[in-house]
Amino acid sequence: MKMSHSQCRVFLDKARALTPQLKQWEVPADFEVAPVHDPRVWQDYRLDAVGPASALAERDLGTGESFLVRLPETVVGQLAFSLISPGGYADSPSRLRITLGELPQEVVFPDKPYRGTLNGSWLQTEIVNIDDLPAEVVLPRRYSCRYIRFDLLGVPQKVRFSDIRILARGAEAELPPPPAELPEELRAIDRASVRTLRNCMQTCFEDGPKRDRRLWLGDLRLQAMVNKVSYRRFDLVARSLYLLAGCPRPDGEVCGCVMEHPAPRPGCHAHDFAMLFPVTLEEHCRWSGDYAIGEELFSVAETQLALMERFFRNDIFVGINDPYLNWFFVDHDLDLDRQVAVHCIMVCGWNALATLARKLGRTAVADAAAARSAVLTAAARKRFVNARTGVAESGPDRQISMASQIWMVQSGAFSPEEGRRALTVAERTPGVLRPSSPYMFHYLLDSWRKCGDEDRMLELLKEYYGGMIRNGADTFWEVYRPNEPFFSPYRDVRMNSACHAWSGTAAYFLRKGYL
Ligand code: RAM
Repeated sequence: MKMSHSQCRVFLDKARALTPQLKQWEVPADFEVAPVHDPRVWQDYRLDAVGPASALAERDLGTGESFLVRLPETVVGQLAFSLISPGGYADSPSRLRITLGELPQEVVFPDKPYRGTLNGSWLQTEIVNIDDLPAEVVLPRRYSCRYIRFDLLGVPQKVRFSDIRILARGAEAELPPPPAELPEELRAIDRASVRTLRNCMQTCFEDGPKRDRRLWLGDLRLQAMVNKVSYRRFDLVARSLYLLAGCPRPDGEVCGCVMEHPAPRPGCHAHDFAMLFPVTLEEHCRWSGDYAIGEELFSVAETQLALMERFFRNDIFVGINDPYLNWFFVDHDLDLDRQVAVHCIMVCGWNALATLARKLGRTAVADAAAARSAVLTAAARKRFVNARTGVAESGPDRQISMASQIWMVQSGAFSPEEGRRALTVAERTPGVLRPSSPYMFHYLLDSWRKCGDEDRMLELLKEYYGGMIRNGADTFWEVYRPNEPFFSPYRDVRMNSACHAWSGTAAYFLRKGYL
């Protein structure tokens, strides 16, 4: 069903009415730091504290000099500082290059040529000219950072810096305290998880405050899960759903992502995310208790599945993944055969639509959705599952991946017992494709949980998220392959986002009371 222009306007008006007032607070730099090459640490560089940041106020600096400071935590906001000329005589402007980074590589190598795939303008670098000293400087843009590097390209005689700080902002400021019974190792994971979400909670749920700074539907579903057990800002989830509903593609498909500024507008598509729209909506209604939005957006949810049916023949998903024409994201892994995963994501969509329809008293729709889910589920079991091993195999080459087992579990096509077996057998299969991104890793953990093996879930959670913490994270990273520190889907690690929505779900597991 195409949506009328006026219908979109209604949704966008609702989104606008829910725009949150952002909280603001200041985070001063605490230490001056210096890079140390150390092949034993993540991405080969440490930034060691060399003195309190406040000592800079006493130090004369001149053209050609550089220094770096650190913040006590990763935050999002504008950079502010004071600059004076100690002699009181500044006869030229001051030209500074300022580089802000979430991880050391971004600030240690500001001059390394960038040859990645996404536009290098995402890297947080500014050339700033300050005409008159003394000056209170506030840069106009928003950054996400833990480290700040200053290169003095040209300054009058000597200058001194002080009060380097971030004017932080977000829909929430305080991190909600972890459950009292959590041991310290898990508290650190929980803290980084809710900090990740906090930093992504701006005027909507952003995927990453450094990059892409936009609302991605797949990320939103995971953020809503953590939000439910932490900040409980259901208003922001509702706003995000209205933004997605209000910016459809011409055929009525919700976009994979939406850009907020200067006015809400459609981003690219991601068909598997569209299939998750009913799931995200149903969960939001259930968790917030607000079924009015479920009623309002019901036809949007229904439309997604109706549109996605074109990728099915004889009740089997036959879509071909083409990032330009028909993109089924599923995971950051081009080698992954997506047939089983996408087929089962569609089943999740139908299941959620059936649940929501039933709750709203739309019995006929609920019955039809449940029936469609049953047909697709039966087809999946018959076509994909290897009767000998119990493992789901995908595509013409019958590829074995964790993604296939994970989505069979998520959709209910595998019972908990079958799922446990399939996950275990697949995990031990040589050459099996494992989760490539924290997005898929979330679903792996959730699948072990759904299959009733919380020990395995916790073991993996500690290994993976604990691994990032041991590697210096205080927010969780968009990209994390424990044995490939320099892996980047964008071919340059500086482009990776180190505070990323889809990586922040550990708190969901830790706060659900499973432990
Ligand atoms: C990347 C981002 C984003 C994600 C998309 C599919 O651009 O990491 O969060 O949802 O991929």
